[in-house]
Amino acid sequence: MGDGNGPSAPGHISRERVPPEQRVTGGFPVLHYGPVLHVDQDQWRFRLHGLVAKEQEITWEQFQALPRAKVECDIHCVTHWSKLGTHWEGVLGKTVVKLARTDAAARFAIVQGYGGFDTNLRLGDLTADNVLFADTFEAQPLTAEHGGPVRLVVPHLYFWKSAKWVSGVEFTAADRPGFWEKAGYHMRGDPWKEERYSGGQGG
Ligand SMILES: Nc1nc2c(c(=O)[nH]1)N[C@H]1C(S)=C(S)[C@@H](COP(=O)(O)O)O[C@H]1N2
Ligand SMILES: [Mo]
Repeated sequence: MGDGNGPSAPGHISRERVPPEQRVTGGFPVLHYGPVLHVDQDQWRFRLHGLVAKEQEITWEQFQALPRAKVECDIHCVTHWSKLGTHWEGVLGKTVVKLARTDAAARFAIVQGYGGFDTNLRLGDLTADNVLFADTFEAQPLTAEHGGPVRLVVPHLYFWKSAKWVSGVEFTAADRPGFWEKAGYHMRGDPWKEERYSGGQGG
């Protein structure tokens, strides 16, 4: 990824770094359907279910004991804002999938959030590098506005895939549209291919 270390002047934003029809913002918009949810760390549960060896419900304490990772990435919202150079900490998607002990038949992950939100990912998109279940943003505990205690961050897909207030993952054999996908957004959502909407439905 271009990171400003090339020949261009510091502060210059390389076009190669910003997907088509996106504009860079210095702020951090708060965007989601419905109210901000306030989930206590003590109440928080992370349920791994569906095509897994054994269903699990992970507590905050257990989540904190998992191997941790730091990710620096750019994020791209389908409403045309991009934010560059964000820093997150948490547990990688691949660590969670390993912990879940998914069946060979599992091909998709439906990531679920408190309040009934969900979004679908290919298993390979959840286990890609830099995908993490984040509890920390810019070295601070993730705020409720941005999806704390834990949200998903999938830098290589439009940001609606990055579920806030995560409550679980269901592993499935077949793909199934989630909240925004049912409203007409794309099943995969690659910003470099401008996969904004699924064919015909608009949104
Ligand atoms: N639970 C939940 N997560 C969600 C959404 C939502 O409506 N509900 N919206 C998505 C969309 S469209 C975006 S752009 C990002 C915004 O995250 P932010 O508020 O931290 O910028 O959250 C995503 N995660
Ligand atoms: Mo979005």
